[in-house]
Amino acid sequence: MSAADKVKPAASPASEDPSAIAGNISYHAQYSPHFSPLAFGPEQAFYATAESVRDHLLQRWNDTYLHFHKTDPKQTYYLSMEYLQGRALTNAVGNLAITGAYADALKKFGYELEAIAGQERDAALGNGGLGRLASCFLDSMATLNLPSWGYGLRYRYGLFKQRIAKEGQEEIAEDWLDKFSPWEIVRHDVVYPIRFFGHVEISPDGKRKWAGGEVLNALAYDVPIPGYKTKNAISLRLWDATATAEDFNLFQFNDGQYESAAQLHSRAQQICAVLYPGDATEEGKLLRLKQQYFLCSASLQDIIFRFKERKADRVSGKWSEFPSKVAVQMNDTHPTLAIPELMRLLMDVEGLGWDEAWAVTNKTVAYTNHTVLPEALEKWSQAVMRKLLPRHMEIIEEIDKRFREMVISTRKDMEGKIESMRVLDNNPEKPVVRMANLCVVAGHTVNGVAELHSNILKQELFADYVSIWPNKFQNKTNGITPRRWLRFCNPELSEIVTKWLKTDQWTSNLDLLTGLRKFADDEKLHAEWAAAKLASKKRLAKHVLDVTGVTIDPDSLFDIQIKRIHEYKRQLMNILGAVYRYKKLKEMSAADRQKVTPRTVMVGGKAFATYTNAKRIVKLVNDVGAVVNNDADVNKYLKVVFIPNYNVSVAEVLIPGSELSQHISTAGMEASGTSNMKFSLNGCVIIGTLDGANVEIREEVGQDNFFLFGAKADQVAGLRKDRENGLFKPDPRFEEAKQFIRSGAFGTYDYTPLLDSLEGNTGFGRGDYFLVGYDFPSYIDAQARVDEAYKDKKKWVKMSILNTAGSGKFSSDRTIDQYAKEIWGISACPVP
Ligand code: T68
Repeated sequence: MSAADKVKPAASPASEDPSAIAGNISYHAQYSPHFSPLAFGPEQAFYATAESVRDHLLQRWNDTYLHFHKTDPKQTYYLSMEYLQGRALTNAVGNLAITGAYADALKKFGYELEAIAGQERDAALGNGGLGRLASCFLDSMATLNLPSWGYGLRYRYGLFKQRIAKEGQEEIAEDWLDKFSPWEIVRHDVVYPIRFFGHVEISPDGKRKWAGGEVLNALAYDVPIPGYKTKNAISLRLWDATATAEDFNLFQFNDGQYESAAQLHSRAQQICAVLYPGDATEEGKLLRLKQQYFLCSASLQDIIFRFKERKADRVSGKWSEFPSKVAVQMNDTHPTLAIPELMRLLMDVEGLGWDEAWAVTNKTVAYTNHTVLPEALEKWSQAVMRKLLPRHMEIIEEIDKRFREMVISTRKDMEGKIESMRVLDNNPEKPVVRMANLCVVAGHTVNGVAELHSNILKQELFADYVSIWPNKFQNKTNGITPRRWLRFCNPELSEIVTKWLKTDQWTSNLDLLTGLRKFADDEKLHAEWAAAKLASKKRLAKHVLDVTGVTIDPDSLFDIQIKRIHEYKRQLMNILGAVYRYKKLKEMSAADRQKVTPRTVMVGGKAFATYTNAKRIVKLVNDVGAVVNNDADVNKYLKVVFIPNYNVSVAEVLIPGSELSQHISTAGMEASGTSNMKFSLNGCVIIGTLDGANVEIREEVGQDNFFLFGAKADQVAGLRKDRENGLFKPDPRFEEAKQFIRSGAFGTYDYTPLLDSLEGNTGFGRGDYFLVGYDFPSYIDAQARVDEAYKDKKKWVKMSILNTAGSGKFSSDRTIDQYAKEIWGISACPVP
């Protein structure tokens, strides 16, 4: 008999009574089994518990769908190639307010909820900030009862797992669907055909239609997204690609031609095989474009189906009503093909004329920009696009032509700008489609993700369009969900906040945190606050020991930088700072060392598999750690740890235990950043540049509670020029740190190319494009101010409290409320 058998099974889920829940968990263990019956270990317990929770979610999902169907409100569809959902169990029971009941139920089987929740694999269907933002947005849309959906792709393998070997980072496929995901529901009745390749046919009456090529199916999987303390649950609909039995060539198979017999099946598998395949090869690029089109076409067919489903008379027309029922938000340019696809469906399938289809499309779609880095602005080869999507290429050409004509006929003064503004870049060497330009020309609204970023968009990247459409451009400063990023990941601090504010309403009204300000000097609060931080630091230290074998001291200052590894994010400056600190410690007398603030520097993040310098940075952090941590003279005062495989659930352990976090990008390059908001919310002080949302965080928490350094965004271009003209004089401390690494102090690996990127414009030298050299001295000075501040415990705890108190603005509830009102025009539709 297994542990599950001790509890009488009960099929009915909709109860909040621990005994009934235990019965339901037992029921799932026995009657929706995925394992053989005798054992009921933690893993089996996780799946049975998740399925039991899913029963609650399904009920809500069905009620919500029906309610939206009946009331037929305007609805938002969020199109994103990425969602970084992380784990779902703790979040689901938390949002449904049944955490205690499930914890008690699991005790009946001898399990702790936290341990069972730890069994879950992260759903990592995204790369970084952009994907996590999409997931925070879904949580807020559900919580605010907004009629909305997320659409994405059901990648078989998510973002790779990172392993640190002798040579540095290794990538391993992340098998999040190993076994299965208990949260998804396959909808066998929601299937749409998706065509690739083929040609355009012209009928005698001149109508154009896409035909031929290969046709795959998109099959829907729904992941229910519960709102916090509401009956609403919305959907993250993920598309999988399939081929049919008809596509399987039995004749060939029987003839022994196994591969060609199942060719279409294998092509279908490739589409959703991995998140964003490396695009160094032509094949990789084509696959990425296929993925993008697959998402856009399936989602738009589904949106149109729903538009018709909700009122019979829409089947035959009423297309002008479409934008009053549908808002489509494109998360960056990755879903840009939604534009020509909507045009195609309206014209070729529904029979609208160009002008009518264009008006509908323009009023429906809006675009969020997440970067100004030129290399991240998508451009697709016209030849590839024409081959894969011949009809869409025609439509894009027509959009380009009409845009040019519009500018020429209405804005003579802009004629000289047309070439850079148009959708097509017809450079004969490499003709491309500029996706961002297409989004700006076709969408009704374009937004940036923090004030500074949105201003840069308006003043630089999209400045010419602003003079044509002054009202098209907006700012929507990013946000994070306070449920996952404080309430559930940091229960100790949450309880203190609730106790002092005398309410837990802050969980859905984060502005209430300002109420903590008046207690910022209260000694009792200080004691509780410090104790909660220490508990989180101990949990973090345990994680570090478990995954790296390095022991770190919870009494040292925990200094963390976790994010994708990129030169503009300047992890290299961080590690150069640590190297400089180490060298100074070595040179000090033992007596002087005792006056130093002990520090643990932690860096975590994944480097894109083909990004060589990013991988060198990962290796350098590990190499520095190996030397420093084993140096008995100084390792009481400094440790350097690389945290492997940074992901959402690792962040949930690291952020609560952090005291200082680094957001040190070259000013103007980080569009917003969102982990900066999570750290500050958890009472961590930021050291950072005036970049992205740092600017607004500093305004909110107060400049005394933020360690600022570095060049400002508007100085950067001038500083680069100076550097090119040989006017830059490096600080001796910068030279010393680099030289120390070059001397071989951290092993024999050749760091020359990495360090040379910080030098002049020869060889590997890239003239220090990211201005590490310019900012280094002010960075070191700011770090010295941190050391001093940390010695004054009272001062530090106060800074910590004021960071949490000033974080209210950064709730994704605020962000989504602004999108709903100022871009989408949708309102709440709560299930009664
Ligand atoms: C990030 N962008 C911004 N891009 O860098 C960050 N995936 O400043 C911002 O806070 C965040 O978006 C949310 O707005 C990304 O994360 C990607 O991950 C990306 C880029 C290209 C292709 C695929």
